Amino acid sequence: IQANLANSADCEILTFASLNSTNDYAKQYLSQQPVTKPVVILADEQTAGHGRLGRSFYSPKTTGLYLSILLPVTANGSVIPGLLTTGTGMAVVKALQKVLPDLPLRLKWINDLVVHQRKCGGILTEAINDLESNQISHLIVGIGLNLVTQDFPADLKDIAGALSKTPLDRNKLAADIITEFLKMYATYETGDFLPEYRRYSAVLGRQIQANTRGKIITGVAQDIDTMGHLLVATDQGLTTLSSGEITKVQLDPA
Ligand code: BT5
Repeated sequence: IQANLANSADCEILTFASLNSTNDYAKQYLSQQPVTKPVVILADEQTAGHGRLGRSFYSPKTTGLYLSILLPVTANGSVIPGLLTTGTGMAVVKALQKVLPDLPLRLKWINDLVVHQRKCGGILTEAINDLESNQISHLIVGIGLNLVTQDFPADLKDIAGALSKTPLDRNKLAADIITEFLKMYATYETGDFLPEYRRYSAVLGRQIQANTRGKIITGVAQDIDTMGHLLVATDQGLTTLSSGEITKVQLDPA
């Protein structure tokens, strides 16, 4: 992986055959030493991979890619976790397009990578606070991808998909994702990737239903703003969603 990286000196890479969760390992790692440059943690499988709100992320070996990037936050840099999740989606799409140029990759706000309405990947951004200053000191961005066609467990059969029918070069792909990620991270607070992101959105311009803090909202997804929030035009006016998830998306006519 290191050999394939554009600027290998920019980060440290740790690889494991198995971890409970690469995001959780990143937290443990951070509690044991100072982290002043990005550290990438990869595992061939996760035994307790997770998404938001304690939901699990199915992470078997051989067929997927699971990694976390642990990032120190610079003292005067602004931290916008929602926007970083959005930018990470775009970085992953860019890396995947090099190997799978014809795949119709789409990003479903806020953290799903989808192909033909099936979820092929997810992103989980977690902010770590410094105990003394109570400011965010580090961010952990976890990326999980279903690379190869596989038999999913019953609860995922109708919603999950994979990116390829044949095995992909996981090391090369990991290196490309890290390279694209670090490029994006250098300026993401400016939202410079948003014009490109909008073209890959599975939801913009469509009628959607979203669940946010236990409330159901329906309307037309209008835009992603520079905080990574989703703007939805509802009957009651424009609503800004900062968290939650889209539960239904109007599809193209058949
Ligand atoms: C996510 O959460 O989609 C973020 C997943 C992030 C996983 C990475 S892997 C590396 C790093 N280490 C971790 O422990 N996590 C990160 P969320 O939006 O909460 O979606 C979770 C839901 O997606 C589950 O409730 C299932 O419905 C579905 N799901 C679980 N595993 C899946 C899979 N492999 N493929 C597609 N859908 C899946």
